[in-house]
Amino acid sequence: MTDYWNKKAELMPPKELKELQGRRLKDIVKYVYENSRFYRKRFDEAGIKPSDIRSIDDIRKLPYTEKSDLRDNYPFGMFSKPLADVVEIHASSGTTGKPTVVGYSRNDVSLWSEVVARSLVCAGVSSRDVVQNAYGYGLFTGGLGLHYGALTIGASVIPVSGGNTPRQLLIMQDFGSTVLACTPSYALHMAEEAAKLGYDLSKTKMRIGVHGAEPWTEKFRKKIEEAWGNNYSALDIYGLSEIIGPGVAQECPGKDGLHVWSDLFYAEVIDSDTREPVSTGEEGELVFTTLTKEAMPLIRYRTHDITSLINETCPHCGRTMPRLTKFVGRSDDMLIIRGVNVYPSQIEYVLMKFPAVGNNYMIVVDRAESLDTLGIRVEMNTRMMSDKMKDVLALEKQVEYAIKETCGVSAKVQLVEPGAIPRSEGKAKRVEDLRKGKM
Ligand code: DLL
Repeated sequence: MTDYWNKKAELMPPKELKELQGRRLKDIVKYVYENSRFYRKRFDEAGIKPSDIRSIDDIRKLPYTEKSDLRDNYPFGMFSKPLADVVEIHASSGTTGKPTVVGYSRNDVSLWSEVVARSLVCAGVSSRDVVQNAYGYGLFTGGLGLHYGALTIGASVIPVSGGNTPRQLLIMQDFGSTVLACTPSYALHMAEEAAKLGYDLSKTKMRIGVHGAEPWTEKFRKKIEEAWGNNYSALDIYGLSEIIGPGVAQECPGKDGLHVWSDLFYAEVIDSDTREPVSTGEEGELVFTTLTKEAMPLIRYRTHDITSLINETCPHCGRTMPRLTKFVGRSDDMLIIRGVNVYPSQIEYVLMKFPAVGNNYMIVVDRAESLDTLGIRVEMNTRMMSDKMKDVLALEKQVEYAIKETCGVSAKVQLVEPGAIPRSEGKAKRVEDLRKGKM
């Protein structure tokens, strides 16, 4: 039997939903015009007044918000509330050394709990479940987001956070976890380690996986489900810090698109080049408007995630809100390495801080034992070239440390001789992603 967390919202007739979205859009545009210096200026420049917005279709009149707007207004310039009313702050990767900062009011935290609660129930999770939350707790929104949702529905949440696989497996077995919340690649890694360590996964109680924070394919889903056995159902959860964190959209057991909670987050799909909306069903870049957020509402925020919209009632669960097809990638160069967002420009920013490091580098991303690996080959500066092995090794360690500090991921850095990295004739190719086909 299909269960709902908020039946009224999740089964709202499309006409009613559209009217609600229209009313909320009007309110949020007025709210940001009055409370956000950034949006007042942006709307004034575009010649938009809040009174121009009368229905949800008027959303097309509004300018887009870009990730660079968050960077330019670092750290709190995008907030529509004073810091005194902000109760929680998270951050994700920015394109340079500074992170992208997001803030939540108390009501925003309730909203976040509500959408993750909806997502978990949509995946088939109930108050009787034991949720092993292996998303990272901290500035990343995965850990706390899933935590709030699991608390809200009354499940028993184990805040184990990411990593330490032997401990994860022990807890899973001894605490009788029934739901695994983590990235899809970590879910597969855990199953593979379990086999090596002699766990019999068919004897565990694990039945649902709530996997997201990185793109994954149907083929990868099959691998996870086969590895976990036991009719384990691996379901996709989507979200991004700027909009709320995890819980923006969720698959139901029908596995046919992710339900967007669009009474709260209005989704559009646009052509990245022309910036015009594409027709329903066509692939393009996802854009979100938060309809009720307080501390950091965003208007037409460009996610750079590529997907398409399905605008029909779900034949499996009956939810009426639009669905998103499984994500196929991004329209920019952001990489997701072990669930952490990394921009090549961020890596370059770190490398260039070392005078002994030259200008030519190559980022190699691969997958070993179902986990992503990050390698960076970088040339030494001719002038500072050291032939002492000890110096080279020490510098490699320093760069690795700096990458970990700024980007949040471990990298294997290899310093090479000047000229060792092939030059390209046109646009420099700085990234080699060898994971394709392994995802
Ligand atoms: O990854 C929030 C999250 C946590 C989602 C846990 C799901 C589970 P950020 O760190 O801000 O937030 O990264 C957001 O990750 O724009 C996508 O590119 C990617 N992403 C997130 N979920 C999915 C997914 C969290 N299910 C960025 N499929 C987004 C594909 C995803 N990509």
